[in-house]
Amino acid sequence: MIFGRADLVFLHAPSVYDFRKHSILYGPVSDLVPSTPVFEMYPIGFTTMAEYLERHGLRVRILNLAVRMLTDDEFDPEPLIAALNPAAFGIDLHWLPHAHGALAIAEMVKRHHPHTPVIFGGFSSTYYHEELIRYPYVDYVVRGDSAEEPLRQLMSHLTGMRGAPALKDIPNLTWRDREGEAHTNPLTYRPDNLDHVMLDYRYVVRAAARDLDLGSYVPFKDWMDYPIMAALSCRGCTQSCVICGGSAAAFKEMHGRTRPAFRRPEMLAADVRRSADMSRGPVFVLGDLRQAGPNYALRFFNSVRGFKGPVILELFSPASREFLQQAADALSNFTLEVSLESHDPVVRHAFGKPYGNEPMERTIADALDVGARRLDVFFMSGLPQQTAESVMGTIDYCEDLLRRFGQDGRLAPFISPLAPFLDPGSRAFENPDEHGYRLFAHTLEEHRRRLVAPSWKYVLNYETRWMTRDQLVDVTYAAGRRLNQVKAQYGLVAAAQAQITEQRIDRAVALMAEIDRLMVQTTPAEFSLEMARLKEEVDQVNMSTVCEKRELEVGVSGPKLRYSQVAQMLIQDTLHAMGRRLLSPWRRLQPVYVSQDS
Ligand code: B12
Ligand code: SF4
Repeated sequence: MIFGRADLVFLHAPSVYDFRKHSILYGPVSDLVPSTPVFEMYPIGFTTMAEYLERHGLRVRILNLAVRMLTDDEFDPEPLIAALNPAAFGIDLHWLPHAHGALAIAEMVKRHHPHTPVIFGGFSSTYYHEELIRYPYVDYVVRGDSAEEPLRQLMSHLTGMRGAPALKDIPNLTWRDREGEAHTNPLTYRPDNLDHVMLDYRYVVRAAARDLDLGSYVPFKDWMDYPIMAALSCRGCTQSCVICGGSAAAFKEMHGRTRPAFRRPEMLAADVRRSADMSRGPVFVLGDLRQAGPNYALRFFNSVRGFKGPVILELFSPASREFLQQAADALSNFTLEVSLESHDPVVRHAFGKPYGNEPMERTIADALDVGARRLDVFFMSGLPQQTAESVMGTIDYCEDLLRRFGQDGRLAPFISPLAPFLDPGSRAFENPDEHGYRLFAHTLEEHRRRLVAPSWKYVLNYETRWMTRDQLVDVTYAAGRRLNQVKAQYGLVAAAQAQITEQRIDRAVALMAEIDRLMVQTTPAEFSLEMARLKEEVDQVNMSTVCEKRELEVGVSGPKLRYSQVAQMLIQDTLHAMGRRLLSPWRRLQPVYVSQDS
């Protein structure tokens, strides 16, 4: 139900539309993020753009179609889309794994609303803007990592606001004119800091209450159970990991950015504190705080000092004891996330992280010593210079780390494959030979088609000089199985849970083999029938594969959402709005009195 017409409706599509009908073994592609393989999480930017546009007098609604489809088998997006009547629709194609779903939703929107503009945005839209604008159901692409202001200008144009710019004058815009000719405006809007946006979850709750539609605003399926919030320290990155489409090199090429845009540390601290008004869940501070120099982290810690809730910080490289002590002094409940990628410094070097094991081991020891509540260490398969043997060597190293630092259960290692795609815009995607990658897909359309392949082996857009995709798939499951056993041994996973995970891995491996067999031994018609028969089983192994998603959760005690504070905020809003309405006749007179007095 929607009260009042929205000027802009943001739609977040599932990775594949309609995943409920397709039988696809997605594999462990999303084990280490809060989302399921449907990638139901919408970009943080939906919130910042919506808040920014509303601040400028436009009405915005967010519809997370992916979550609605995941949580309700009966939910059909089509009648809902048909019933909407905004001035424009905005669809994110931020993550490339949404290529199928985002385009399918755009096509559906255009079918029902042929005259309503469809706007795309996000990293993948930026990368593929020229290809995207050729789809008949895409009218505009807002490029870049900071779309708030260009989108405001576009919406003011589309809603006929006074003083709105002409299309050709809107920065970062790719558009088609009436004759169908595509235009690419220069990418000139690139704010050098992040202080103009508000990442405020209270906005989401208020908007959900206003539209009486909490289900459409929920960021990911299990968010109500685990209301993790994000605080964004920057847009961009100082590192240049070769497989990353958000690296310094990728930002330079795609967004013309030579340094990240940082949020003022005091504002970041306020963002963290504000999150606690709503939830007891952890606040994940995105981006290594040391990127903007030591003074930045110190200012943040000084501002946030005394905050009692769980906070997750990330480290891109080894940290000094002094930094870790500052974190511990300011935050009584902090978790650290570090990505070592591999136990082998040669692989890590080829990945773009030129440090050895010793400095990171020292960091781990120091972090635990100063009182980190927990320390998650991430590794990956599918990297340059990495063989299958090397991946298994990484698991030996995990065991070694646990033996040395993991006796009290605070250290938790994880491994996942680089999947489903090597990021477009990353150094490895742009120069595959140089980094030892062989690409199976280049264009947006090629990626869109791969997403409906029957298993993640065929969705993968790459293999490496050191591992074919068969080897990559096999070793990912083997490593997952071994790490699961090691974790059970160290008490990180309960024995019963470890057994369930092991059985799920075994089932996934057997299903992968079965799908491979069907692909060579059946006709296309038989294949479809067989895959339909396997669907239920495939769906069961799709939800967490090589580890249980819950292993990533930091402990939260008591009710996770602060319902009384949320209710209080909403009551205050309502009283405020009523007061405004009651006062409005007086307000209209007020300027007269003011001018007479002065
Ligand atoms: C934080 C982060 C996450 C968070 C997501 C938080 C969130 N909800 O946005 C978590 C950890 C959950 C995550 C998960 C994933 N991530 Co991630 N993530 C990042 C990271 C580190 C920072 C992103 C960031 O700064 N965002 C802030 C800004 C830039 O984006 P934004 O505010 O959301 O959106 C702005 C613009 O992009 C644009 N925009 C976005 N959508 C739209 C839509 C419209 C209509 C318009 C007009 C504009 C627009 O306007 C916004 C406002 O200015 C980047 C790496 C990097 N350094 O950038 C990777 C990155 C974006 N992630 C990436 C990937 C691949 C993933 C996963 C698919 C990984 C996986 N296999 O599990 C999942 C997808 C999860 C899902 N959707 O369910 C790739 C994307 C490459 C690509 N082109 O596909 C990146 C570049 C690098 C990487 N490999 O990690 N990620
Ligand atoms: S993977 Fe590397 S380049 Fe990408 S966001 Fe993380 S630290 Fe930055």
